This record gives sequence, C-alpha cells and structure tokens, in this order.
Amino acid sequence: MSDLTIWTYDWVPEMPRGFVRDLRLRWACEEAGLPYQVKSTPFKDKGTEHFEHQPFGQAPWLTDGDISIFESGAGLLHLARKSEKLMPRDPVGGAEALQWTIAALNSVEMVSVPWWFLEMSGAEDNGLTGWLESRLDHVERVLNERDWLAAGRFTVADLIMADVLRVEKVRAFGDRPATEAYVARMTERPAFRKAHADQMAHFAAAD
Ligand SMILES: N[C@@H](CCC(=O)N[C@@H](CS)C(=O)NCC(=O)O)C(=O)O
Repeated sequence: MSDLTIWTYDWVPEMPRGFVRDLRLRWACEEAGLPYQVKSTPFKDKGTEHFEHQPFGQAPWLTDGDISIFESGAGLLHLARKSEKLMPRDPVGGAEALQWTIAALNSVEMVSVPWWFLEMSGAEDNGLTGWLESRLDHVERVLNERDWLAAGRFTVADLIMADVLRVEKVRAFGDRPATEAYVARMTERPAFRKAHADQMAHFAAAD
C-alpha cells in the first residue's frame, strides 16, 4: 500500500462531480506514475479530524507518511518534488513551471472562482466580468504562442492551469480558440481521463 494518500469527500452532489479538487492530485500522481490511494472524509458531518488536516474544512488534502498537506496547489508542488515529469529539475524550467503554477492559482483562479460564484448566484451584474475577461485574454495570447506554459513540455503548471480553465462556465465565456484547444489537449491526456473517471466512480459508489 502506498504512503501517498489523497483525501476527499465520501460523497458530493452531482454538480461538482468531475471538478472536486482531489482530481488535481489524482491527475498529478497518474502523470508521474506515483502510486497512491484515495480515502474519504464525510461530506456531511465534518469532524475535528477533518479540520486538523484542512483548517477551512475543505477537500482535498494529501498525506505522505508523517506529512499532511492541504491546499491542492501545495499538494501538487509536494508531488512535483517527487517527479521530474511534473517539474523540470533545471533551474530555468523549474522557475517557469513554478511561476505558471502560482499564476493559475493566484492570477486566474483567484478571479475565476468568485466570478463563477456570482454567475451561479444569478447576479444581474457580475462586477468581476471585466477582470476575468482581461485575465483570460492574456492567457489566450500566451497560449497562442506556445503549446505548453513552461519548459517546452507538459508540467504541473499545465495541469493546474487546465484544471482552472476547464470549468464549463469559464470555457463558455468568450471565444478563445487557443485556450479551448489547450484545455481539450490537456483533458485528452490518459492521466486526466483516468483521474476524472476514478473521481466519478468514487462519488457514484456512495450514491
Ligand atoms: N484553495 C483550496 C480550495 C478547496 C476547495 O474549494 N474545495 C472544495 C471542493 S473542490 C470544498 O471543499 N468545498 C466545500 C467547502 O468549501 O466547504 C484548494 O485548492 O485546495
């Protein structure tokens, strides 16, 4: 049995299935060929143990022997330390992958998630639209120029950026062909497909 354990909810409603962030960690392990197991924490009754591992009462978190690490981005960087497939070991490639990983989380998801929440809540005037538009347009420009964000090949930066961008409402927002092709390319990867199918099966098993 592997020491690497991805912790996620035992069950979630239909809507978030396929998008719960344990998928990022599953996907990374699949890409890197790292053995892992998945364990569940209750969605409905969050106990003190959940908050000991994830102080915001969210999922996922990752355990690795004595280490317990929350925030999907931190979990990805932890996994990237174990595999050159996720993070190049040369300083330039490593820095590129690191900056784009943080950009996905802190420049794109930081805007896309609140925008998505406002959209979902049916807000008449989503005040974040211009901000999101600008972020997505800049990503589109970059993706027009290259296939990968960092180091000229797949890295953890592509994994996280694609996961942030593949949210349906975000994808449907504006016509950005390079972004669309990028998301399609990333989500066609066998490691993504397996991670996605496994997450769907995990939640379906609890219905
Ligand atoms: N920044 C956190 C966000 C985690 C997050 O939003 N988790 C969702 C599932 S994907 C969750 O637990 N939602 C329930 C809640 O926030 O109470 C991360 O990337 O790990």
